[in-house]
Amino acid sequence: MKNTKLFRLLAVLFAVTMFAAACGSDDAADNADGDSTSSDSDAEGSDDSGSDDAGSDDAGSDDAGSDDESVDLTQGSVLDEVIARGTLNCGVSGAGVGFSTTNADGRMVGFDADFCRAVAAAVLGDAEAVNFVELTAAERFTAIQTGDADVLMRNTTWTQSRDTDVGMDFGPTTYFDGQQLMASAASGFSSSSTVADIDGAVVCTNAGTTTEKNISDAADAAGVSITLNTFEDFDIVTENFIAGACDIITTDGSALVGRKSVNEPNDWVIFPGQPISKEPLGPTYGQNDSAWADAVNWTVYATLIADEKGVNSGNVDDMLVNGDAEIIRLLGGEGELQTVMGLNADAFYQVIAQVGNYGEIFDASLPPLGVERAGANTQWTDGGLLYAPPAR
Ligand SMILES: N[C@@H](CCC(=O)N[C@@H](CS)C(=O)NCC(=O)O)C(=O)O
Repeated sequence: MKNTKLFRLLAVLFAVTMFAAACGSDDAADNADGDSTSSDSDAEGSDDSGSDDAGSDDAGSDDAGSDDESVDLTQGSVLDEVIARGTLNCGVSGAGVGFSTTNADGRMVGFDADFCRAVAAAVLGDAEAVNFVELTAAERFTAIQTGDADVLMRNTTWTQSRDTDVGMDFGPTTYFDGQQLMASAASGFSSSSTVADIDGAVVCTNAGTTTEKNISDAADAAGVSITLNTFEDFDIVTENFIAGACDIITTDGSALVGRKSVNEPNDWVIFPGQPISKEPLGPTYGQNDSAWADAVNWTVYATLIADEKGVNSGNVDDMLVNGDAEIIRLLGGEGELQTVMGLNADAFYQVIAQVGNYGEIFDASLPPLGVERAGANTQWTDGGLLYAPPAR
């Protein structure tokens, strides 16, 4: 009998050891399990002290386990690389008026440039720890694949083929755009022109974009024939338009408004009405890197939640203490949400303090060029499409 009991005990011990070994070595799958377990227990148990009992305290070993798991979670991730390097390599256009251009002081400015700074503030605690990598549209995805850029903030439209075949993943849309057309009034176009009026026109855009494909589809659908000329970047497109080599230029509507405003005086007209496409623009990074995706995505969400709740760079210190429970969690008053992601507890406090909330980022760059915050780019509470998941 004794021997049988001993044998059973050994068998159970052996099984437990094997299970533990398997858990330890199986990183990705186990991290997912481990994380959801630990956040479940936080969510349910944190205030229900019934569950804050000996059983969950016993999990001194659980705590150790979850520390290990959070190390595994970021291992091999771009998140680890960026932290080790101490600088974010952020892919931008550099020629996207209002989104990323170099100002007279040599500083990269614009809506996209500020989202690069927001990620650097979250991941490195320093909004200025950004190396801006200027990329043409055609170069951008290769730069992610080769590791020359960690993330793109480059007027990049989320499409099915980029998300799958090209090997990218996409973060939350930061700007809901749509493709439009612009022409000179002197060539007979007016603010009531449509695609049906462009038969025989030379239409120009930059290469490697959704816009070159959309305009061909739109011309076909309208039954008109066009000559489509593509150039390396939108500065060259605009120069050709000014020189009269293009009757029409076409790209994301926000870019046309920006170009028109920095080239005043002009008689340029943007065709009104519904844009010819949907262009959801946002952060883009290499696929299958969850830890990095989470860091980038929650940086954007932090700017959105702060915008929704009126937390900005001016009141963030006060909100860290006097904000509602979600804001205190988001800003690091209870740092666990951020630390399990491999970030500092105050990661999103740094984003709002150093860069600002979504509205501050938008207002700093776009309304001065005539791009107003309206429609889809307003909060869901105002009828828009900006809707961040809860920080919980
Ligand atoms: N959103 C489109 C177009 C992106 C694009 O290249 N837009 C122009 C207008 S904002 C641009 O960035 N121009 C600057 C450049 O080409 O360097 C895409 O993802 O393909």
